[in-house]
Amino acid sequence: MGKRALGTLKGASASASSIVLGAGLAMFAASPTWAQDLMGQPTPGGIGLQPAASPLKHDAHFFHDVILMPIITAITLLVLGLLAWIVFRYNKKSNPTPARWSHNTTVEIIWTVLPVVILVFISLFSFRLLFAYHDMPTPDVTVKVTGNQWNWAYEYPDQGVAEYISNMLPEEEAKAKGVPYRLAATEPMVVPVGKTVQLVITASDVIHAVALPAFGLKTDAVPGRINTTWFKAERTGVFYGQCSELCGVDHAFMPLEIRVVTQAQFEQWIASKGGSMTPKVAEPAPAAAPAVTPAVGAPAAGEAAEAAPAAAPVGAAADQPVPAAAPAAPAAQ
Ligand SMILES: [Cu+2]
Repeated sequence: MGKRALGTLKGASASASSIVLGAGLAMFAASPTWAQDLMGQPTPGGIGLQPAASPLKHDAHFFHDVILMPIITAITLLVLGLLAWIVFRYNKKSNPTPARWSHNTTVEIIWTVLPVVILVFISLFSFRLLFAYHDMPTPDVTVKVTGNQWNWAYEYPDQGVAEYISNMLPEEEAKAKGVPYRLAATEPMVVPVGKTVQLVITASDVIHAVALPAFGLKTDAVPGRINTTWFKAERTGVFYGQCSELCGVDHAFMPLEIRVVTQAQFEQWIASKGGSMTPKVAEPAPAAAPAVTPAVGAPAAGEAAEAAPAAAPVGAAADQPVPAAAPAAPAAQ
């Protein structure tokens, strides 16, 4: 959406928000770091959204900075102005004999219709962003994320990386490594840069939430239910998030750490985890056909035998095992 318009309007909205937040700004100005936003983590004294590192977050920035903030600022100033006008112009001293009329149809129509128009205008951009979250491109990597009391478990089903637990890094270790305590994890989620990463999210006990500001992620992890979201990291680096659903006593101690690496580093990491970039081998479907007694399973076995060759990618060598029809199959990339 209008990147050029975004640029010019962004400046306007930034100055508008600085009027509203003037007092707060003055306070934060004392801190030398407030303006230097750290990528992928909160900044001491920061007042804006975290810098974006995924397309959806850029859209969220546009929605917040260009659509919402100017509207909020204008409404706030209008209400403040009206209040000030009434306080100063119509107090007992300035206006000793008040008017006796009530109701004004024109004003009532305006203050009913105008908010509706404003809300409809906001909804156009809001729905566009919601649809962008919904319309995930074909994923390159799928990570299953499970929220537990109180850590995260990651699994790469297509690469055969078994579920592993990501705990919060203890304070001493975090200090020794120079990483942010309560954001750094023992075992990060590792993803390749510039690839669409699908997160398949669930929970094992209570509701948690996957929230990582730099990628614009915030999706509930609900027991017995699968939610999905996606991101496409635009740069390598380490990005931090946290559980964002009050999930118990250690809710504040289950950070999400996503490490974005190059494709080669990702492949190395997959190998180090005992996985493989070639998809998992499927069950030998045709071999099962003779084992089924013809009277019971003949039609089903026949269907399986017909379906199996169709699932194999075109040009696959005859001696290779039939790969699973997984979305991350190399042939599909
Ligand atoms: Cu949680």
